[in-house]
Amino acid sequence: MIIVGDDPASRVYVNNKKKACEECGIYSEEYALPANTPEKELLELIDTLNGRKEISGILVQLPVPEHIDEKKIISAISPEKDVDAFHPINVGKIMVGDFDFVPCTPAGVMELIAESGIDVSGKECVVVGRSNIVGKPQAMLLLHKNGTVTICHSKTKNLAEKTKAADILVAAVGIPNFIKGDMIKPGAVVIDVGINRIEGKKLVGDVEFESAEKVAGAITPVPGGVGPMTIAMLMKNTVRAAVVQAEK
Ligand code: L34
Repeated sequence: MIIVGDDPASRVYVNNKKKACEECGIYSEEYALPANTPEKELLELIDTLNGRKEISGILVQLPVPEHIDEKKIISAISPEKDVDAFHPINVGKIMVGDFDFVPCTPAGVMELIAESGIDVSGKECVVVGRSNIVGKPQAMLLLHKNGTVTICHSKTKNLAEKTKAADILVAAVGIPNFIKGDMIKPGAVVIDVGINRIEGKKLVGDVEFESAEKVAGAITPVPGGVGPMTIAMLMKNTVRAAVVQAEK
């Protein structure tokens, strides 16, 4: 795990990942680099880790500071050690449906759906948000499960009309309490990917839980919903990466 700078949220997430590794018996190293670390230095570290046989997975916690080119960093990670599945090779593999790992957050969402006994096939799935980390891969995974998928974003017209048609609604916009109860179809499955810090402390999702839980058939909380699933999927991807590399 590499963390650049001292973003407090990133610090919490990386600590949670480190703890999960300990619980699972996965050996881990943390590289906490100062915010002003030159891009070249980060690339050199990735290169060293790429070359170390005993390291199965490499993760650079995002976001990275402004002066560092995120795309360049992601592309520098060896695709078979890319346990985030952010590398263009892995993104492409997900697109064609032939992949070893899936980005942790959308994978966690799919796991929540499956473990709750919800069949995606033929369902109206609406993903609000189109990031490379969540929205886009999420849509693809729902499509692989034969959902009818709509991706909504900041330019979408009549958003509430779209969200109200969803049997499965995934909110990944990064705006606190953005999805209200009156934007949800009665009985719908509502999955809240948002983690927003209000007044520096309290965590709220992208869904207004109080109004949404009255309408939804099933709903995830924040905290204690998608966040811990993201970490669980990282553990799964790391084990998978080790197996794939061992089988080579
Ligand atoms: N490279 N960058 C990379 N990979 C990732 O998969 C992530 N992500 C997102 C941010 N940047 C990344 C995460 O790890 C979001 N994310 C993440 C991980 C863990 C938690 C939330 C987001 C988490 O543990 N959430 C807890 C609350 C933690 C708190 O108190 O802040 C929860 O219960 O939701």
